[in-house]
Amino acid sequence: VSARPRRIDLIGIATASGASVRGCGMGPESLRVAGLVEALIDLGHRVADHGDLRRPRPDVSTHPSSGRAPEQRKADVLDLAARTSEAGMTILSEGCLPVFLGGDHSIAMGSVSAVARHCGDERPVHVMWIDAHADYNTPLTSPTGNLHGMPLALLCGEPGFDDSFAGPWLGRIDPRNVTIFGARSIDRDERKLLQSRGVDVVDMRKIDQLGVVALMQKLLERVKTAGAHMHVSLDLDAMDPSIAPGGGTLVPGGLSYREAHLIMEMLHDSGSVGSLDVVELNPFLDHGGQSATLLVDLAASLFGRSIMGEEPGPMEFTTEA
Ligand code: HAR
Ligand code: MN
Ligand code: MN
Ligand code: MN
Repeated sequence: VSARPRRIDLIGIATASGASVRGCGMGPESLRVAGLVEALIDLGHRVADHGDLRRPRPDVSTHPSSGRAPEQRKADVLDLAARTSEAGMTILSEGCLPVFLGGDHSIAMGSVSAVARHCGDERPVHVMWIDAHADYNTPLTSPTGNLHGMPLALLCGEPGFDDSFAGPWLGRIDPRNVTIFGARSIDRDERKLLQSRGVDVVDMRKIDQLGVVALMQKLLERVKTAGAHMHVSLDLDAMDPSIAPGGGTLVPGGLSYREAHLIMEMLHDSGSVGSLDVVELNPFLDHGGQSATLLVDLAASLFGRSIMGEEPGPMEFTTEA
């Protein structure tokens, strides 16, 4: 559970190979510069930073803003996903809570598969995908071919991914154990897939109408009843562009500052969160660190920062090896 001080392991995946816009490969370092480690230590957690996984070769463009070879990008995505999955498994097997710093959202192929492999048949996994997008396209439905728009579909075993996509991520997650939260940009065929698989899509209209509290209570109750490990995958573009400008695929009408924090605060209090992705931060497009700072503050809320800042009780301090 995340409700008490614990050991948190950071691992960066410095890549934009799944995205059309370059720059989010610099995300992990920007989160560190914004004070992520210090914020977690300040909350009483022990933190280990494993540094960054990197692409084996430079992400070159034959033309200033385009022309990155799709096959090379795909090879890079799959290579990093495999290494992310192994690194995540190691962290989880040591009883630590992994935080995966993207990088574009394709890194979740690695992070979520690590969690699913770790939990095996012992414990169900619930994925909370906080995002403006559903990232549930397949090569057959994607309007862009960008792999950061596909990780959930791959993890849920959708048809349309050929053998070249083989790996420990394929079909690891039951689509009925996925909640997409904050969506407002879903492609036509992607929407059909989501509906036919019974994915829980909490879109912005639902959030407007019912509010964060009721929707989160329902989700957290369900996860608690199932005894599931909750993996939270936080895409910067879930938040409204006015507070989170540093992303390559911004969509208006996103989560407000307090809505986003309230989600994190409720996740913390649930004690169900066992792993986290922080993805799609593009420091090249950010405004003076505003988006990086927001993500650090949201992570702090998820790991126990609260406005009145009550101290954890003495029973809750443990030292972990
Ligand atoms: N749905 C669009 C596509 O598949 C846009 C996906 C953009 N993805 C992200 N991740 N930024 O959420 O290309
Ligand atoms: Mn470790
Ligand atoms: Mn995403
Ligand atoms: Mn997104």
